[in-house]
Amino acid sequence: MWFTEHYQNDIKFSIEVQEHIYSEKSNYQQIDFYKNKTFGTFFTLDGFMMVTQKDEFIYHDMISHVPMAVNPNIKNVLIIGGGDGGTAREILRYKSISSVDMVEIDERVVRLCQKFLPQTASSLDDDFRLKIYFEDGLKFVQNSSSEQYDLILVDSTDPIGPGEGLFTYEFYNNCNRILTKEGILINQHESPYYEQDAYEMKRSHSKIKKTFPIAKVYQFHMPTYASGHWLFGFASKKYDPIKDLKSNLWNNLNLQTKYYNTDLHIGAFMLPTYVKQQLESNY
Ligand code: AG3
Repeated sequence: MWFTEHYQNDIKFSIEVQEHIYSEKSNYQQIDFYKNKTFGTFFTLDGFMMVTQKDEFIYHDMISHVPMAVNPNIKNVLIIGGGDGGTAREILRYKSISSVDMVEIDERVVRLCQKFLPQTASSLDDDFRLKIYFEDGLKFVQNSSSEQYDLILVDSTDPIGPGEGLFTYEFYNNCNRILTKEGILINQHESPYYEQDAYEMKRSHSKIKKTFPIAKVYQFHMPTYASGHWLFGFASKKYDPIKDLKSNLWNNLNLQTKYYNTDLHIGAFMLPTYVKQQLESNY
C-alpha cells in the first residue's frame, strides 16, 4: 500500500505505507497517520503531507531559529496553526521566551499528534509558558489587542481549506497591528516550483510586501514537500534578516540544531534567479 500526494495532474509522489495507523474526518479536514520504513510516522491533512519524523527538523528549525537569531530579545510569541507541536517545541527551547500563544483551529490535530507523534507534540504537554487556543487564526488576530507580540509564526497548511484566511490582506494587516515595533512575522510561504504552489507563493508575497516595510523570502530543502524546495516569508517593521543577524549572540546560546546554523541563515535568503523574478512580479 502507498500514500500518494498529487503534485499536479501529471506528477505525483508516493511513499510506501507500512501501517495506516489512524484515519479520521474532523470538522475541518481529513486527518491520517501512517508509518513508513524510512520516514517513520507521518501525518497528512486532506491528502497533503504535513510532518514526517525524519525531516520535520528542517521545517521546524527554519521557522523558529531564523527570527530568534535576528532578535534574541523576543519574549511574546504567537503561533498560528502548528497543531503538531514542532514549532512550539523549537521556540520553547529559548529560556528567554516568556509566553507562547498557539492558535490551532482543529483540536483533533493536536490530540492525535499527542497520541501518535510525540516527537513533535510532547512539547505541548507541560510548559507553563504555552497556552493553546482552539480557534480560527484569522478571528484570533482580529480580536487581539495592538502591539502585543514580538513574533508571529504562521505554521499553516496551503491556502485551500481551513488555512485560506491566513493568506489574506486582512490577516496580514492584523498581524502588523498586533506586532510590536520590533515585531517579526514568519509565514509558511509555499514553493516556487510547481505552478499552483508558485502562484500561491507570488500572491502571498505581493500582499506581504504591501503590508510590511521589510518583506523577504528564504528557502529550505524539504524532502517530503512538493519538489523538495520550500519557502518561509520574513516580514518586519524594523529588522533586516541579514544585516540585523546576531550571529555571535545566537551561537553563544549553544543550542544544538541539526539543520539551522548562522552561515546557512544568510545563504537561505539568496534565491535562485527564477524565484527572484517570480517574487518581483505583481499579483
Ligand atoms: N505545515 C504545512 C506546510 C505546507 C505543506 N504543504 C504541502 N505539503 N503541500 C506543516 C506543519 C509543520 N508544523
